Amino acid sequence: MPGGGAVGAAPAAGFGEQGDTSSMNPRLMGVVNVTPDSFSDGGLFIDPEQAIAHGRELVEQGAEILDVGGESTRPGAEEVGAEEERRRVEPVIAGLAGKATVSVDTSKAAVAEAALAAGASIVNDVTALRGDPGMAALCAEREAGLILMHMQGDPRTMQVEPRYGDVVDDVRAFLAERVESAVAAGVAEERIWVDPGIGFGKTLEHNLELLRRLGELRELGRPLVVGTSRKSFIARIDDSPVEERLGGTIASSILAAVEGADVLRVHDVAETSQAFRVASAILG
Ligand code: HH2
Repeated sequence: MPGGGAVGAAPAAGFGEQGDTSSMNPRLMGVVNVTPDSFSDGGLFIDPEQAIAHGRELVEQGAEILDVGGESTRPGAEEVGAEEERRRVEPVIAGLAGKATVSVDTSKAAVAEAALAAGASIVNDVTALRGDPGMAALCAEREAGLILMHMQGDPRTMQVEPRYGDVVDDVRAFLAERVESAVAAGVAEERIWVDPGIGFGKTLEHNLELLRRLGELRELGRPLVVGTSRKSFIARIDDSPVEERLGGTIASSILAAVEGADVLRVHDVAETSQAFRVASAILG
């Protein structure tokens, strides 16, 4: 692990500047949910000042990227209108821009446009450009970074009997097609990162198989983002309530990084950062 591999030690960097992707040296993306109903922290940071303070704390703890979201994507979540979503994220992004690289977790072009104007530089689209026909052109024109995530179905229905042939092959083919489509729409390939979408239309076995064989997604040639933080697949293993899934989050994050994840999207930045520093020191 080069340079000791301390998460958060490198200066914040934007897309297209991804460093060594051949060893365990992931960046931490801290989650800032400005929502009343997110599955693990809904309602905690709905006030912009609280959300900004939380984001700053995550940066101090080692987050290089802050992912600001104004709509929950948990299974069964209600959709939020673009105006309300924009109202939630815009002041928070403005308050955090300059402190870290900021991504906006949205699938709506109008929200992404306001977020980019407020200082975000990355669009994290869990629909991988399938949610809004204006999103690809916006990302291309604004030269934004773009995270394309795999999801089967949509948040309202995705956990109803998800099915795959081979889950890793299917997710890889989906992401390859989505990267191609984004590039065809004018998004520079070096600005695109991909994400298997842990928990999005997947059973426990699907999630475990994806994490076990994450390395196969490296064939896509794009940096890999992985988010296991506090997700319910952990509870399917040990029946833990959402506030007691830190151990599972850290174990899965470290193993994902060993398999080649470049960015880990987590809520608990301090604890994950410490775990990576220790793992890094041991691996040498
Ligand atoms: N997971 C969540 C939301 N956005 N984006 C990417 N790229 N990858 C993920 O795994 C991912 C994501 C769900 O987590 P959270 O934001 O905490 O919950 P909610 O959607 O309920 O706000």
